[in-house]
Amino acid sequence: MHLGEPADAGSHVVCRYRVTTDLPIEKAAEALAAEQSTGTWTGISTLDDSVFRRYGAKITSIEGDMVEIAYPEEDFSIEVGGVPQILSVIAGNLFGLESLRGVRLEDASFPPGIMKKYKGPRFGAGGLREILRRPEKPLVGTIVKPKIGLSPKETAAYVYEAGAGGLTNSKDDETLVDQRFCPIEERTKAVAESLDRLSEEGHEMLHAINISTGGDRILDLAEDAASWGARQVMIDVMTCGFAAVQAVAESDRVKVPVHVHRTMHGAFTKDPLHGISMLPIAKLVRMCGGDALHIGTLGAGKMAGGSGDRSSLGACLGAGPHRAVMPVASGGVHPGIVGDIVAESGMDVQIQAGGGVAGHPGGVRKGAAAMIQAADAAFLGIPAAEYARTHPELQAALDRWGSR
Ligand code: CAP
Ligand code: MG
Repeated sequence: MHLGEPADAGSHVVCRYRVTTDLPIEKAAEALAAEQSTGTWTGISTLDDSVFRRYGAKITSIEGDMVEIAYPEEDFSIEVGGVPQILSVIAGNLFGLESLRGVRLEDASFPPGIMKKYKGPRFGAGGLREILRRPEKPLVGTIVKPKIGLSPKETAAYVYEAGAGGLTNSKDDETLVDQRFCPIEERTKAVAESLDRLSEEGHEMLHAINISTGGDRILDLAEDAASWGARQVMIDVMTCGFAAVQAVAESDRVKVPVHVHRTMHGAFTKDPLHGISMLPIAKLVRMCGGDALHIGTLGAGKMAGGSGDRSSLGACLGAGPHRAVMPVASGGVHPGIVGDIVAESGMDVQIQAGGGVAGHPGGVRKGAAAMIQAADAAFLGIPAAEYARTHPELQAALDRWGSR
């Protein structure tokens, strides 16, 4: 059902909400549109028709439980404000409205006037491929495991072994920043030595140092990390905020790729009837300049996701004014499911395994080799079990974890 003028995508932010309510859906949609733009819970003397017509959010369609609302571009802050202000409009108070039993922001589209304020990724999927000199095959990475507890030297040794086994990427885990057992400066310097050694041996590899911290310190920390030798940094976007990603990605002081982790996203994305889906989160990360973003394992790994993973894959790689983001498939990955992931994602993906590398019976180097072999098999279109006949590291991984 169309209720108003169709949204003019050129001058509105258009959002789709899944609404669960005991009210007639039109009433619930009106409450939502009012709360997020010009309205409040009662008539007010300060709202005249001209203000309402110009700044009021419009309900443009209702299909079943899906409500589409168009917010005039003028509702959004011009210079300062950024994504925090956008989110307080399209994903703000509405989640607490008494009249809605549930509401989920499923999608958001931004007009050119807003898109052009964002620079997008400095490197993006293509830039990462260039740095790593890997033009076609999937990037293959690891998360240093255990998640916490290794010293800087042990972390660096893990990274070297992973690179020696052929991996293109590695990263800190999301809970590691600057604990006593692994101070960030020492870790970054030790890992840089491993990466330099690998470079000298002819292998390019990136390791993302987790710089997640408060907004007052993140730019300085990014700059420090780069001066200590970090070739890539990682930010936990849901805990640090989109603005933190943007600040680092757009900084002239730090010019290294930004790997974006999404820890805590499940609090927003997991409930199918309430919260925020990964699609708008992925779109905002791309606008803010994340070069790589976790999207889940497209139905194959340990974390729930499935169709949401596919829509964020599209948000990372689809057409747009900004460079493409490298989608990262992570969470319970092992060589036996690499083929399934690539079948869903295609070659433009970074496949990452923590336990699936460190848990290999032959150790990290062989675990890394098994992951690379699984990606090679997928690239060549050969089933992993067949490829494993001539690749013992892959065979050992399949013996341990199976394949599908
Ligand atoms: C993966 C991981 C990542 C998850 C997050 C973990 O380790 O390091 O944080 O991938 O999930 O701690 O689980 P494993 P998502 O490879 O050992 O599972 O990518 O869905 O945000
Ligand atoms: Mg992790």
